[in-house]
Amino acid sequence: MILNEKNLSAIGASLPIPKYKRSTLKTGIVHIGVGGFHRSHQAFYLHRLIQENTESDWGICGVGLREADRNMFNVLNRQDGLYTLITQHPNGTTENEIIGSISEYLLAVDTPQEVIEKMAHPNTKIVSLTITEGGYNFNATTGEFNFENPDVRHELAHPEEPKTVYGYLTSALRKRRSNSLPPFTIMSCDNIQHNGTIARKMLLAFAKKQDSELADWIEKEVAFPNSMVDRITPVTTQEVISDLKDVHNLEDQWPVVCEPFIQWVVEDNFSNGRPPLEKVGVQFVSDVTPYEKMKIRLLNAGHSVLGIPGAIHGHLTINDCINDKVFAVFMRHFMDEEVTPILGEIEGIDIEKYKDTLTERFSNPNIKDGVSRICSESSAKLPKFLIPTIEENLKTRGQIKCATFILAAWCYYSDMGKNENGLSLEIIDSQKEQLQKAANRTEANWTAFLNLQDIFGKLTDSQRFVSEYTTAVQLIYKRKNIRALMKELLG
Ligand code: CS2
Repeated sequence: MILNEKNLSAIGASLPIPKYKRSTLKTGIVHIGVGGFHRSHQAFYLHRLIQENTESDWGICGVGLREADRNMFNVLNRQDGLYTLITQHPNGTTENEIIGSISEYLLAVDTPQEVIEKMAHPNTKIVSLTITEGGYNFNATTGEFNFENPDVRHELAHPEEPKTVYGYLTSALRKRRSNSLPPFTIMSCDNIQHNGTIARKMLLAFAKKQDSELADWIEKEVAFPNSMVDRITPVTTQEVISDLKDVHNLEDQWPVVCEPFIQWVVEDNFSNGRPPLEKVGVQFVSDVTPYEKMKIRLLNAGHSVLGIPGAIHGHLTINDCINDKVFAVFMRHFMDEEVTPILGEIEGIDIEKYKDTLTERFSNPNIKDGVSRICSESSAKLPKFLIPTIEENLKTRGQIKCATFILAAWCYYSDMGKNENGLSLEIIDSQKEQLQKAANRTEANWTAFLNLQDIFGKLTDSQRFVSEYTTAVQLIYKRKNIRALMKELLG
């Protein structure tokens, strides 16, 4: 049976479905970047809220900005925005639930004006974003907005033809202002420290170039809460789709798999109201800094610390990596010696326990989170997850050996095109060519990879870093046994 509104009550005979009337939802949130994560996290929280509180009618309009979002557009349109969320517990128990909070979906490349109208609609109170770490368009070295981006150039010259998130946000905010409507809140949900502050800085830089009066209004009126979001959500496999069909006779073309753990900490700073998400466990705080730093520097970095050498060694998933003692000890050493000292005390949080739960979460055998997902877009991830930890440790003379080793391993990974078992490794990265080109020069010049200034920023000014990196990269290339080196590194 095809998953759609018409079949919903029949599907309800075997699976939990939305109890609310989806047709009465009002689009209060426009969300840009609907992928697995948005659907396992924010859309799930909203679904819970509406499910448990009959007076809540906050619906989500999903938006895809790029041609690459067409698949999601087709699937969600076919399924009336409905999808199955499959929660995989470590003991093998599975919970399936049909989520109904996405009530509309628009593809901006087809209907740009409709997207702007939707954002500018009086019912829209929040525009939220999961546009990935690379989507914010800032230079890693300077931290400033990148005006060289051809799409940005185009929309600055033709404000009526937006292309990036910044073009859409300014067009919609301009419309709201001229219609004397209050602005929406811009709520970033990406894994970037100070994600709201960064979204604000970038949008203001862009808007100033386009319309300085509008920029002043945005500066005064728009709230950009910072937030920390968390739920491990692997890529959906064909096997999961087939299982739903075989076991539940349900045709869902794009279900979402996730772990049971979920967390969302948000600064309570909204320009135009918000859903009462505290009713379903969202934590509203005045300052999210300690939470986001802890999560990004431990969980996200921990993933890369396992995933990059894991891919080289031939491990396929994060649970394969953490079940390998050498990898588990290496990750914990990195967390204990390189990250914990710079995190300091976090009120109300037991960091040792937090690290233990990460090991448990990474070990969930039913999540099967592919190392390829973790390694994808490392050029955008590592400057946010790992490199700041090295920078801080350089200042305090803290340890940098594990993190530096991972950067050297990443060079090798970018260069070799295959793992140590001879199987090919596909590099999924918007900077793939630059990475490969720089990495290919390594054996002629051991520090060639570090010339990627956009990624490494000022790290190369440190003699200590460059020398530790050089030692690591030479060993990795010469020994061709990443696992043995990880073991030796910790002595
Ligand atoms: C992962 C994250 O993409 C990555 O490298 O670390 O997607 C991670 O699974 C989520 O942030 C968990 O909340």
